[in-house]
Amino acid sequence: MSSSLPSVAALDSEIQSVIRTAGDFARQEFEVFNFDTVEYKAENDPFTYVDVRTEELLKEGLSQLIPGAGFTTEEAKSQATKNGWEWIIDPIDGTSNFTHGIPHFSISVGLAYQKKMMAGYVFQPVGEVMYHAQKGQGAWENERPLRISPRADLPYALVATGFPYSDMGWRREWVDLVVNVLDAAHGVRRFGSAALDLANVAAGRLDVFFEFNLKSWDVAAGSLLVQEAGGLVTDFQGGNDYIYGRQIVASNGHLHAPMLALLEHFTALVFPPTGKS
Ligand code: 2AM
Ligand code: CA
Repeated sequence: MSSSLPSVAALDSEIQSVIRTAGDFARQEFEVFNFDTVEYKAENDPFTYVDVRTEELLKEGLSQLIPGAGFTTEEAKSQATKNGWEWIIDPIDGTSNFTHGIPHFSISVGLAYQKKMMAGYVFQPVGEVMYHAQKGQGAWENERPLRISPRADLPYALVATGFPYSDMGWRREWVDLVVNVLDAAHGVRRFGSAALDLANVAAGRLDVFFEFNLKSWDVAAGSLLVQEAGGLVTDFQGGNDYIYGRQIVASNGHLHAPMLALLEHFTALVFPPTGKS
């Protein structure tokens, strides 16, 4: 395939089929998983043979579909793109859940062309739920079109986030921020898979998701799901640096401004005085 735009729509069913095959492997291993096999890249940073093999299965399958496309993945070294196309992959998002026998984990596959997201897939192997979106074509949960929630008042909003697990320097400030969100919103959830949190914002179940220090592979696919379902995704200052900038706020749009206002104090602490690094 040349660097001209391949039709992502034409590749959609083949992409989904590669992801489902990798997901079948992950689900089968989940059912028999032994915690003693967990390894650590660093403190608090677990990985398993399932993360590694699932990623290999995805790369083997997806590299056939757009030859020359690059790969940014969690478990292996990145491969540069030769034609502007790039896969951004987390083979298991929610590894801590996976290793503890909690079925809330997902495969996250984003497809970008010249750094713009063109397609996003978040697949939950347990239950076989495929969230998918293509730029300009809407977002879907299996066959059902997705739409963000209509809730416009923070006191009724269900907000998801994560806690710091590395670079712990800001954890107390983060907890203060979460307390402020608890005061302002209906409730706060911490599910452990950012990709599924974003899918749930797209589906209108959650109203807001925000997190600090995530990687591109955690959020690339899910961000497009939210946008294609009618929502808004920004960094903590309302800008566009949410895939590589380690700050993400995704909402139904109505609640974006009040959420950014709640984040203002934390942002000023972490990125003084000229804004983000
Ligand atoms: P991961 O499972 O792919 O690592 C949860 O808030 C998000 O943080 C998930 O997307 C999760 O992705 C990421 N994360 C990375 N390391 C983590 C850890 N040690 N504990 C919890 N979440 C972690
Ligand atoms: Ca992962």
